[in-house]
Amino acid sequence: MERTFVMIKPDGVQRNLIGKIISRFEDKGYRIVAMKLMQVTRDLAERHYEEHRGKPFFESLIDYITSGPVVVMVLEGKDVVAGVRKMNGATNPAEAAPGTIRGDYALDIGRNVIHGADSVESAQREISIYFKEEELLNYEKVTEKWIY
Ligand code: RTP
Ligand code: MG
Repeated sequence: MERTFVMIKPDGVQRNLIGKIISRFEDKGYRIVAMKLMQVTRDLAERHYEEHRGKPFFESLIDYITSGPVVVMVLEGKDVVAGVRKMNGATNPAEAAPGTIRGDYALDIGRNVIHGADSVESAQREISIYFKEEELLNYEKVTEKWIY
């Protein structure tokens, strides 16, 4: 089953959105296979966002991601990478559709509440940056026979 990496960014934690965001993913039918609250170091943030190194927003992005605790998780499900990107909405909340997380909860591109990996390859890379193999749990939920 496909997996993705998701982060509730520091603004999402500070604004009490953890529960609402996790509920959206649970309601959709995705299975949480790993999850933790953590403080991201500059080194970790720079590795996560290394594709953006050198861009004008890079330093402010690293400041933002390291500005307070985040919730990181691994979600599993059919086409979960693309599905989570759709649920998150456009990068710039001004362009994110109502009903998406950024469309409903954010106003500014520099405070856009949520991250989701942009491909299966990115997901694998990001999962390995944030989680140890033994933190990823294998289990089944009885409700899943009503989802698939
Ligand atoms: P993310 O990686 O956080 O899920 O966001 P994304 O794929 O939708 O967007 P990406 O291009 O990867 O950008 C990463 C994060 O950098 C900040 N950003 N600021 N022009 C700007 O000021 C700008 N562009 C990007 C956003 O926080 C974005 O989520
Ligand atoms: Mg991205």
